[in-house]
Amino acid sequence: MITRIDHIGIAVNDIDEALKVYRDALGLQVTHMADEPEQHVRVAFLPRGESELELLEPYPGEGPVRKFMEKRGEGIHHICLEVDDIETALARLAANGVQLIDESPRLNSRGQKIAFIHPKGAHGVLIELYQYVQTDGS
Ligand code: CMX
Repeated sequence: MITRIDHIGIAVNDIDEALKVYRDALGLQVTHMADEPEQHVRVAFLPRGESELELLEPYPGEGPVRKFMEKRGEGIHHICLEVDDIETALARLAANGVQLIDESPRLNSRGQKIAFIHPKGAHGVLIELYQYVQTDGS
């Protein structure tokens, strides 16, 4: 059901500052940066092997990452697991009594299916499920 760890999301105050560590000192490469206005974040992706690190810089004001950082500061924000069938994965989690944020998948800015498991349902870790969807040009 779970095919791989897709990415680990890391909340940072300033992506450009964080890149001095993750790109310049650790030697990871940035493949793309983007604004995700629906999530109120700017993101940078640094792949390695079959997984990526995702640096998340919150917009000023509202948003889940800003709220997280106000409580906890910088650090690991979520883990994203790729699944082959997200509806079945969500149904199985619900049947096992796991607290979900999304009972059905939503589409992210790249047209991919995602859904979040509540951290209270996963021992303090925010889990994002992701299913690859073929889109034009992908
Ligand atoms: N990891 C672990 N725990 C978290 C958390 C996180 N990322 N975010 C919140 N929590 C904890 C809080 O510390 C709090 O715990 P306590 O009750 O013990 O204090 C509890 O969850 C509730 O948090 P809250 O601050 O009251 O915030 P909300 O309930 O309003 O929202 C959440 C929390 C997880 C439901 C919300 O952030 C959400 O819907 N997240 C999913 C979307 C998201 O995070 N998007 C950003 C990622 C974007 C991307 O991948 O590009």
